Amino acid sequence: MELNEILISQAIIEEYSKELRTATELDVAIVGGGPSGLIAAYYLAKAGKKVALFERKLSIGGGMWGGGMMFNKAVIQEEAKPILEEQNIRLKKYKENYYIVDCVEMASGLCFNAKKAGAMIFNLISCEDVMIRENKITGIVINWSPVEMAKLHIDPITIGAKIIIDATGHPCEVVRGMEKKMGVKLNTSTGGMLGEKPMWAEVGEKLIVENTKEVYPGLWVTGMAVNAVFGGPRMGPIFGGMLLSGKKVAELVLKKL
Ligand code: 48H
Repeated sequence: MELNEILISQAIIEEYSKELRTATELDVAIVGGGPSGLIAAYYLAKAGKKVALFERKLSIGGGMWGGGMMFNKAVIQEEAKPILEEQNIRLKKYKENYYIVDCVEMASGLCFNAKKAGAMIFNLISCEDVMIRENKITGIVINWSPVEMAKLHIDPITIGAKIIIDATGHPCEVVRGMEKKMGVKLNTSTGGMLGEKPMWAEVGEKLIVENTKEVYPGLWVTGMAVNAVFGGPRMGPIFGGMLLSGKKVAELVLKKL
């Protein structure tokens, strides 16, 4: 059968452009494709919401691929087990309350399931700013990651969304950028960003779920970004808190929409 290179190019350009055009007006824009962002995308898409996730890197999955110090296995606690079971990702019992998950299976599985549930997923796109109206965040400002990396002077484009979720992990880039630019009062005990604290897995895992919430009108936070905003400790290569936080943010956002 004949294969035409021009048709191959046209198919890609048309399909991608159509999807990006669809994503310019969203129910929910998620920034960051780690475990928390992917789980949030899965539940929101499953509930029929128009959701897109934007990831800076080529690969989706954030900190999942490398496990603990490049040993690509991670630990999940009992509480989060049903989430991975729903994703059809296998868990192996290590000891009471400690389950082992293969990082490659988890990263690829969460990505596959979010996509299959109907989330749009864009890799190689960075969120560099937010859009505001009075005292509410109403969208994100995006650009190609290679533009950002090469520091090219090229203006971004804007994605409108009813709700934005910062799932950018340790740097919590969306909240941090907004706070820096606007000097606004966040929904924290001091009104500012409290910063991530040193390792304490049990407390870190508890606080990450507890503090998953709206930090500023229109802007929600999930995953490691939660502890960076609310001053919780880090927890190392245990991922249950990320999954529970992603599920919680989706549930809260669904109530709000
Ligand atoms: C687009 C961006 C931008 C941007 C960042 O780090 P992640 O895996 O995030 P979480 O919170 O889902 O999971 C955290 C976990 O991986 C982890 O780091 C743990 C458990 N640490 C414990 C410890 O003690 O260290 O994923 C965030 C993703 C990454 O893929 C980034 O590339 C992406 O967000 N990202 N994407 N625009 N501005 N900033």
